[in-house]
Amino acid sequence: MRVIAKFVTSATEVRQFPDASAPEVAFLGRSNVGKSSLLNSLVGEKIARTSSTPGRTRMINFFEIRRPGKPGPELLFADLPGYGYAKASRAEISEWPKFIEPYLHERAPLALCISLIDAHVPPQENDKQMIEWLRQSGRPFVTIATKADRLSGNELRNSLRRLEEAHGIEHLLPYSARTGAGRDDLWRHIWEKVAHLRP
Ligand SMILES: Nc1nc2c(ncn2[C@@H]2O[C@H](COP(=O)(O)OP(=O)(O)O)[C@@H](O)[C@H]2O)c(=O)[nH]1
Ligand SMILES: [Mg+2]
Repeated sequence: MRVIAKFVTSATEVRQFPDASAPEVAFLGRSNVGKSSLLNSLVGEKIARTSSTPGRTRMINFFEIRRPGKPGPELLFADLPGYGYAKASRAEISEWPKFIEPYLHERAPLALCISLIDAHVPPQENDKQMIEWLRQSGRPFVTIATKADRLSGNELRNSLRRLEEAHGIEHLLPYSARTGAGRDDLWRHIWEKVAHLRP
């Protein structure tokens, strides 16, 4: 599916969040898990900055998504700062910039959280906390295993099973920003979740 993405704004505090013009999809995960790469792969364009140095994104970047021929944006994407980068490892999620929690709690147009975990990294405590938090928040969310191309078929299956068990999730969708594997499935999921909300 072809979409047109446009950068809207960066926010470092709540009052800078853009107006709610369309249902919003937020990308969450540890620093370096591949959030920006996945976002770029979904829109087929290098719109979000990626980096091999973790901890670079310190603000929320918002993008409008529209399909050719449609009169206006149908979605907003929010690329959130990663967690788990700060050296002090206790309660890492609470070290998230202070606006992330308000964002997740209060952001009215937020329709779907896309929670990313790395397919080739063993289960992490901060990912577990994130998923638990999402579960308790009642926000709709889907969990993605990124960098699937780094594992062979068998390794990937084993890793998915281990992560699903550790985090108590039923279905982890494998994704590779490098090959595009999982892209169509994720787009289908996104449109299904926001279909009833679109302007
Ligand atoms: N092999 C592989 N590498 C990836 C993939 N997605 C991201 N990366 C790499 O992982 C690093 C972090 O990616 P980035 O998207 O900036 O992560 P973010 O910090 O979560 O936004 C970069 O070096 C990317 O090239 C993927 O699907 N496959
Ligand atoms: Mg990023």
